[in-house]
Amino acid sequence: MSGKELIKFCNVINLPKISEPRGNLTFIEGPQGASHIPFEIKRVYYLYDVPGGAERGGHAHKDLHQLIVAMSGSFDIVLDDGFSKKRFHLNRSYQGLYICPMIWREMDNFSSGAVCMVLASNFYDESDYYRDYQEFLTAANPSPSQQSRSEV
Ligand code: T46
Repeated sequence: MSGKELIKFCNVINLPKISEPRGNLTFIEGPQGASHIPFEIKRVYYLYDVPGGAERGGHAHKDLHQLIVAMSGSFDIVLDDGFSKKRFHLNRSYQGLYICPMIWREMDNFSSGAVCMVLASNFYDESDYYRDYQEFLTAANPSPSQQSRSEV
């Protein structure tokens, strides 16, 4: 599959929400369970205490699948498959943005107190990263003449 088709697999997933007067409860299960997300979770990490104006991301993963949830506050994520870009605003803890492999991402517009939780399909491995955008573009699109660099 080429990079051009990949961004359409990246979508906001509405997670189950059990609402009670005592508050809400959301849960997430992988393919062995209720299959809310298309991968088994091997790692969970979170970003917090992000200073105002800071940017995170600036890389792509070669094989990693992720679900990103704004557990508190809000932030933006721009996804880029090497052909087109799409901006998402996350601000609900019952929604997660699924990101498939080979997607460049930039994160900004963090609100005060934002907590970004990431569920990941594998353990941390620096060799899974593209941290150079040109290197990512070359891998995502071996025929650069076909690129359109628009944000949708
Ligand atoms: C992503 C966005 C949403 C580790 O040692 N172990 C880990 O599990 C992780 C995730 C990172 N690190 C180290 C590697 C770097 O030295 O922590 C430092 C910052 O990691 P990274 O550059 O990946 O941080 P972000 O905030 O730019 O990106 C993170 C995720 O890593 C990334 O997968 O998609 O959040």
